[in-house]
Amino acid sequence: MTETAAPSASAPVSEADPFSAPHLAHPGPLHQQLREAGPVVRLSRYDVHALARYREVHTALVDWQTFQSGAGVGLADFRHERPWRPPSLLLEADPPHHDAPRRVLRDILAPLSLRRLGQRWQEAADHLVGTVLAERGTEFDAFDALASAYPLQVFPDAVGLGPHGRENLLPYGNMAFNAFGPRNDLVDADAHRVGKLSAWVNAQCTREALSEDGFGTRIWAAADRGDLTPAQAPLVVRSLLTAGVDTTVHGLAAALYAFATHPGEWQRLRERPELARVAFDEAVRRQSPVQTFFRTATTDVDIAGTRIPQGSKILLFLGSANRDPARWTDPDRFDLTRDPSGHVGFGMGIHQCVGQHVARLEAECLLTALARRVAHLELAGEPRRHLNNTLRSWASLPVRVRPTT
Ligand code: OVM
Repeated sequence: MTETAAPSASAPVSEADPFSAPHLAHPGPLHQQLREAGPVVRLSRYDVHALARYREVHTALVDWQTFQSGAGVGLADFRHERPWRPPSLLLEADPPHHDAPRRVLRDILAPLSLRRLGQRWQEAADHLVGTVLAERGTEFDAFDALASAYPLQVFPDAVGLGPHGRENLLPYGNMAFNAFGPRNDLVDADAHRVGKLSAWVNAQCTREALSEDGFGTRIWAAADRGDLTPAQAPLVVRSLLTAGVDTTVHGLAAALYAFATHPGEWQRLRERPELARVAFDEAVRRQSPVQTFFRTATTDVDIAGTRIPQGSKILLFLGSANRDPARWTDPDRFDLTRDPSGHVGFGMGIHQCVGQHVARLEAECLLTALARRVAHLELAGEPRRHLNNTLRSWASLPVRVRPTT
């Protein structure tokens, strides 16, 4: 902002509710409308500003000083409303408080730290694919059988969770991601089990609940070294359990859906399995599992000529930015020859997904295992979405496969 800046124009207004069932089920048309309306749009329904173009979303994500996370990254403003659970020390925090937990988790989830998991995770993926083909034949629900089964097998083991209660992980994540939106029917539907699910998750975050060799125990070791306080450790474990399961499950489903509907790209992956990682990022760009997050303006700020007042919430449409034709050529195409880097599906800046290397490793193992065993993959029925205020998620993905001979 300079004194010579043009006087700020008022932003175009949209009365749309991005959290209504029709827009959640099919967000593309609203995204296009918002991108075309202008760089900043006011959503009258929630009295917030929204950014749906790549350039502005990116700018807000990297400017953590102006666009804070500490007031919550959902619609609820933690400065005035009591959060549904103690805030995340990573996601819902700003520097300097954010930095110690971030550094601890960054080191534990760094590519080098994950190398020892690679071989075990590949074997697990090969085994799962073999079992699915042997027991379910050539038609099955790829959402249940692969996209959710695989992460639910390898990730909780890597964290160090015990064997009981893992069926709570997806429902807890579903609840947490709904809580970033308005208090609508999706939130109300889970109200009866907030207490039970939270109690189970919180119980898994104690030192005693975690096996000796997992991510969880390494978080507690950081507390023993003094890199975290003992009070911080369980909340950092909670971040793994909140952000680490549903995101990956729906990201893998997005990748499988893309391949089932783009047979040429499946052939390309079969010929060059080293494309598995880029394919996963391309799927995350195109069907971003995390569709939206909010920020809060720490000061009056001008975005492309629109004045946004201090203290107001700003809705960032990550999924829309990832399909902005001003940034991406032929943005709706699933294309393994494109370079998807720079997508904001994992965010950008200091909060960028700390678990992204874990997600890519899971995707690489599962997609390469499948590419070795499956020559052709197609939809065997209408895929069904599950609606969530934040996650672009799935209920079912029926596929038909032709195994390799
Ligand atoms: C956390 C957290 C929760 C939800 C999402 C997320 C995508 C992080 O608890 O830290 O990032």
